[in-house]
Amino acid sequence: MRKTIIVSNRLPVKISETDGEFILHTSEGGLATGLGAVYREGNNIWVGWPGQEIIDLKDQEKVTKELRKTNLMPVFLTQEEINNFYEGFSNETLWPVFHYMAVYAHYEQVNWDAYYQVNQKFRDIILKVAEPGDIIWIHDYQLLLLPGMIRAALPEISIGFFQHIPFPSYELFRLIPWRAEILEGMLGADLMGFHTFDDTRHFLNAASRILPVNTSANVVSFNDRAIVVETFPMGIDYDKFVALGSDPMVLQQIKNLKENFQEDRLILSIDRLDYSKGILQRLQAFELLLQLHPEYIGKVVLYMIVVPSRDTVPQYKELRDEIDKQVGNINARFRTLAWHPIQYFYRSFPVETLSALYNFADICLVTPMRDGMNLVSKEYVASRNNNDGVLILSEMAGASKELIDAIIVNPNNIGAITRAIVDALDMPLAEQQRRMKQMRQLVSKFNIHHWVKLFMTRLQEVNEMQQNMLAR
Ligand code: GDG
Repeated sequence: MRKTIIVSNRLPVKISETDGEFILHTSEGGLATGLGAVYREGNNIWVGWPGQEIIDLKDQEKVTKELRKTNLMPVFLTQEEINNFYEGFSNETLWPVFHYMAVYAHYEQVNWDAYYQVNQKFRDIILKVAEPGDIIWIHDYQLLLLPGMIRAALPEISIGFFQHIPFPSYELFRLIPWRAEILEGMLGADLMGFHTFDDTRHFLNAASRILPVNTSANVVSFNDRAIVVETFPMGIDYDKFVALGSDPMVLQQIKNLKENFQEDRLILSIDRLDYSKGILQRLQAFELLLQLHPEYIGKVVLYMIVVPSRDTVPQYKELRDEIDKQVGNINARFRTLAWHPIQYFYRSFPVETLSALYNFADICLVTPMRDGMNLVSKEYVASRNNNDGVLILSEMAGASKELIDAIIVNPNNIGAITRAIVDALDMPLAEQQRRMKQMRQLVSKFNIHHWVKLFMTRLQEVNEMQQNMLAR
């Protein structure tokens, strides 16, 4: 029977070990939810790294057996591979360049070699299970070479590729020494998807300038194949966030927040620790707000969650130290005996706590320097069951192309973010509701299930088109 193979760097699970036994905890991330209906069905499979180094072969067997019960298939990585492929090439070369922060990028041959080898490792595992007629859907920047590697082994197989982070303009992309190899790898797919039209356009432009290919509209002709490149803005599990709003645990947490903050207005900020998220600039804008508008002292709180991420990479550690310093300075400068301007948490929370905060916060402040999409902004909108609240959103987030009723800001313009906060605090309820209703309609309709269906249907259409071309 024809099956679908999902591939991503990480499997949608966390593994914990007690007394030599491995326990799996399935992840509730947006992608896992959206693809859950796909990979759990029939003999479909999700292939990826289980998230920690497991050296012992017997342990690997045990973990594989557990994972296979839920249609998951592991690719085991050594610590060296994690260092060079994941932290090295993926996060210290591709991530900064693709987020327009090329000054942070390192171009190390050893990391590229590891990236190539780990993509091959994924290929080898996939080739053990893939059969002609199967559909393979590969996700994200850690696996850019994989479509080409699979194509070389299985020329007829159907391959979709989706990139969750931005694709930069040609001028940035060309900096990467292995730019041609990367594009050739990506072009092994039949259908390639990006979050925004700009990412799609940048990819087409880079391909036509770097490789000897023909591009016409959104189709690239390469090695006698036609590859379709299109825009698929990813959605969230809208119903889940609506329903969480009436979960007893969430209601209790909202009550606690009301008791704690009383008349205070709350500005919410949630990100993974990442220099692309604009956390320092956001802090500067909040400081400027308190400086220019002392009337808000004692009345407005910035509730800031930063989720630990990649903190072994030097720039991330520096960023963390700088956030600690700025939060400390602002709190020391403006606090009163009864009030702290910033409530800062460097940790993650259960989704019920996020939901309570999304429900309670008057404003959600999302100001990345670059972001493929940004799901936090959509989750805030989905959670506003009363249709009130204001979203301030960076024009550099993919989500800003859809959520046009947010207050859209340039995240480099600190003064503009401060003004946006003032406008949000002053916004009449009727206007909040008018904007929020529009955004909720959009987030509800173009949800994660719609996104998965759209991509898979389009992949099938592209394959039919290719077969018709061959038949002619
Ligand atoms: C990449 C791209 C693109 C956050 N804190 C907690 C928590 N979260 C969840 C949020 C949200 C997710 O993490 C973050 O998603 P984002 O989209 O904001 O950002 P990235 O992680 O950078 O994701 C991005 C995305 O891929 C999808 O294509 O939008 O542009 O960079 O869902 O809710 N979840 C829990 N506790 C937390 O403390 N449970």
